[in-house]
Amino acid sequence: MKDISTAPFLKKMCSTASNMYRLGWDERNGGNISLLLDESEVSEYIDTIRVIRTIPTGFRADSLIGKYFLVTGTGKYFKNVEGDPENNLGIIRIAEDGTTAELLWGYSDGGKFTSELPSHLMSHMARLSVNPENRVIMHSHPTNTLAMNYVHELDEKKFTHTLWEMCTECIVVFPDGVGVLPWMLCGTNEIGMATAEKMKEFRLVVWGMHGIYGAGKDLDETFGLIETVEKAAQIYMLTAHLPRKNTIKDSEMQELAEYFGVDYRKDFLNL
Ligand code: 2HA
Ligand code: ZN
Repeated sequence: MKDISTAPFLKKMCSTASNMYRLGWDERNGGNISLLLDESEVSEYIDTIRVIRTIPTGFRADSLIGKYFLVTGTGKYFKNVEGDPENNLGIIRIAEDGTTAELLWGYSDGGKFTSELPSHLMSHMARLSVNPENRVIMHSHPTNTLAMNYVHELDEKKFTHTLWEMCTECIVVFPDGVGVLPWMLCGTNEIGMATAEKMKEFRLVVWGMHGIYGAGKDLDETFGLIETVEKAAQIYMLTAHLPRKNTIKDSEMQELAEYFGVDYRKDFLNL
């Protein structure tokens, strides 16, 4: 068995959590990440027969039975993940009943997975149904994205359009746009179902006045999606109170999307 501290998936999870903390997206215990792992990569580092404990998830995830996830722990701080991954992270497998998580590694102080596991697993199911390559669900509280929630309409066409206008590359990076949910109680199956419904259409979903969810094929892609939204939101917050002299026109955004060959939400432009 190889030493898990050398596993590329663990090292990348640690550096991603550190970067998110460094950027101010994940204060205190804010934010959570789940990464879908292959049995073959997990079994190089841990004995997958040995279940440390079982933890109920509180909902059914039949299409994820037997699947492995590396997940941040509830109440844990992103700033501490890199220094002590075995306490702040866990590797779980969804058991045969579809409603229990089998802990195989981690949460070493007796902890458990993030309180947002319903949103994560339901979002994994939704993304996998439209893109079998999806492996990551990431939640955080990026400052400018959150600030924008208080001064901009929470309408997904208008919100996406404003973000696309703020940086030339936005429409190319997230041509599918940003889904938006109103404020909802977090940690519940209800917000999980609402997030997953949006995830069938969008890789980015704003949780009104709370934060953002991102989905992607790996940690870098997902981080990059949220990072690009946050950059655009920062430009918006730096300029929203000033008279606008210039703007990227809708015809120019169309030109960009067509030049880079991305499948964009045409109904989010006013052509
Ligand atoms: O895990 O961000 O939404 C802490 C949170 C809950
Ligand atoms: Zn949150």
